[in-house]
Amino acid sequence: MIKDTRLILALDVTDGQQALRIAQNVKGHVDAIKIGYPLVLAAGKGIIGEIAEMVPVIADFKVADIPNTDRLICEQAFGVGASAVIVHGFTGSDSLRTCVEVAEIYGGNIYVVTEMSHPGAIDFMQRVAEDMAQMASNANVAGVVAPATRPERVQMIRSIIGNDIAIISPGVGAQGGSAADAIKAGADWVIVGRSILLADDPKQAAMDIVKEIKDAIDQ
Ligand code: 3DU
Repeated sequence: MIKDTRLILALDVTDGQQALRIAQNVKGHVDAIKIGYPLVLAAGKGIIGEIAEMVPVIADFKVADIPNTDRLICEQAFGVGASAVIVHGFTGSDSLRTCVEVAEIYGGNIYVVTEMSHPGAIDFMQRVAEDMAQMASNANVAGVVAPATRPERVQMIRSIIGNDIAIISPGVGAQGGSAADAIKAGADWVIVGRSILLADDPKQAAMDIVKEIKDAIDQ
């Protein structure tokens, strides 16, 4: 993923035509579009390839199974044109290794979830987030997913993984996090869905976030 705007759009809509319109509208203002189950279940996996013709696609399938099933899922995502797949870390190193192997075959990337951004992540995930970050940094992954809602945790995860792999950070806007704070805490990209999708002018909303990020970097 080319680091330019440092913004990833989470395209959480369930209408394929609407998804294509939004992608067309915001392309040039986002470095990637993240597509998850809502859109793929509604429109079919081919939507990944259609969007990927405009903007690189990260398939957010939060892959979390035994290695063989993980392999089958990752093959489906990369096979239709995803540049990267998001996988969970809690399934362990063999599952992660399998996902990385598939990514390498397709020339794609893997991002590993460490601690999620919602409050419930504190119940279980937070306790093992640092171990998962360490495991991710030992594997050949492009990066990890860490919560913009808790910038201090982004900072902690950055201190574990070093500077060689990226942090992509959801939780900005609708979940209460700030793009500027996440970037200042060490995130490379922020992931934003509803603050852009539900705006009267999604392109302008994306441009405003990009400006916020640039101002935070220039400070
Ligand atoms: O809250 P938003 O509408 O900006 O969307 C955030 C997106 O990021 C959404 O697709 C969600 O599934 C994803 N995500 C998180 O919000 C938190 C995580 O820890 C991982 C992914």
